Amino acid sequence: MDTLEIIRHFALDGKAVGVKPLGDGFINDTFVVSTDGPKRYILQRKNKYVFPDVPAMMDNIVAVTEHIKKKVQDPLRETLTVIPTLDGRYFFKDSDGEFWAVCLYIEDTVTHDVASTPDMARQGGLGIGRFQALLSDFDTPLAEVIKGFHNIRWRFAQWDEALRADKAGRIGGLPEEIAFIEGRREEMLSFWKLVEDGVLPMRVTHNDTKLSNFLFDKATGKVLCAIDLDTVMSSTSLNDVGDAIRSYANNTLEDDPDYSKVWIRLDMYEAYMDGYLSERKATLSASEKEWLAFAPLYITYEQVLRFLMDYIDGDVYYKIKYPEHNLVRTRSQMALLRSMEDNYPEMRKIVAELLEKE
Ligand code: GN1
Ligand code: MG
Repeated sequence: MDTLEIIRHFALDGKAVGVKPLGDGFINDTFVVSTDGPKRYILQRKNKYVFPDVPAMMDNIVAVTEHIKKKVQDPLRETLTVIPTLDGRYFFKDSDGEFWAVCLYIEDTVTHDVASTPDMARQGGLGIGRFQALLSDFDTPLAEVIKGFHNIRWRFAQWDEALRADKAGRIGGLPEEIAFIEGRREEMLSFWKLVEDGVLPMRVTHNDTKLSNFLFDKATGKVLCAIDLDTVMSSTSLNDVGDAIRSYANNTLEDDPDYSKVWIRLDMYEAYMDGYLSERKATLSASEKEWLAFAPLYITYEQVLRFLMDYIDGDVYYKIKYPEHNLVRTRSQMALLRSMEDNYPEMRKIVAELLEKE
């Protein structure tokens, strides 16, 4: 694949002169494109196995970012700008059937993998709160980019099939991990039932809110915008908070093999919730407030299930860096969920106190 050849199909300002790989996303391949002018771009090969309908996904992203652009002061920095191809599409399909998309590189920004200060966590909460608030009046239906993405009932259907098939012949070695999933099945289904029954409303959500999916302004340290909009869809707002807490409030990386370093930092949790609620307190429903503290447990559980299921399936979904990587991710996230369970009364109390605060 010649990325310089691919990028020529997009309507850039200036001529592309260099393409370099960026970061280590689990799903797509990402590159930075430099030009002979002042602008740089992000080129991505979208993972067509994870995203079966890339054109629909790009339509979602364009609709959502255009909506945000109308409302913010600096539309080129406060959300992504998708760059069309020369023939006006938002993706390019190459001769191997691979899908490519381009957006503007937002300069003078940084990303983080682990939150270093509570203020960074507060900024993250503000970031997703603002993202949700900006989209609260967005009413164009969004495509369901990945079926049942945060729907645990659907995940269990996949899980049961994965156990039945045992494709990689690995389940014999996983009694503890499988029991961990099964022991919490009913509890997690009863949370999702609140969504199915409309007790928790569906809203426009980001669905992949880990810390590294936000840009921070280099000069001020303030959160600038959510990136990686691939999974923008309708879901419960709570999942965005839960997934963020999973990364912002983890004492270490999500795949740290030293499980003794994994625990939920309540200072980070509180700061994140404080930032989030400062944007959303007035618009969350009573049931959303009631279940907010549970959301990190739900999403961390789902993440354990997804990593473990991928290990059982033979590592077909997430990119791995070494053979047992998905098992290490599973166990590390199990340790995080246990720590959340131990701290759940305190997590509820923190939310209740923040909700009472003026
Ligand atoms: C993936 O795309 P990326 O690397 O930001 C995944 C998320 C997981 C995350 C785990 C489309 O996120 O759902 O939470 O890895 N995205 C998709 O780190 O499956
Ligand atoms: Mg992604």
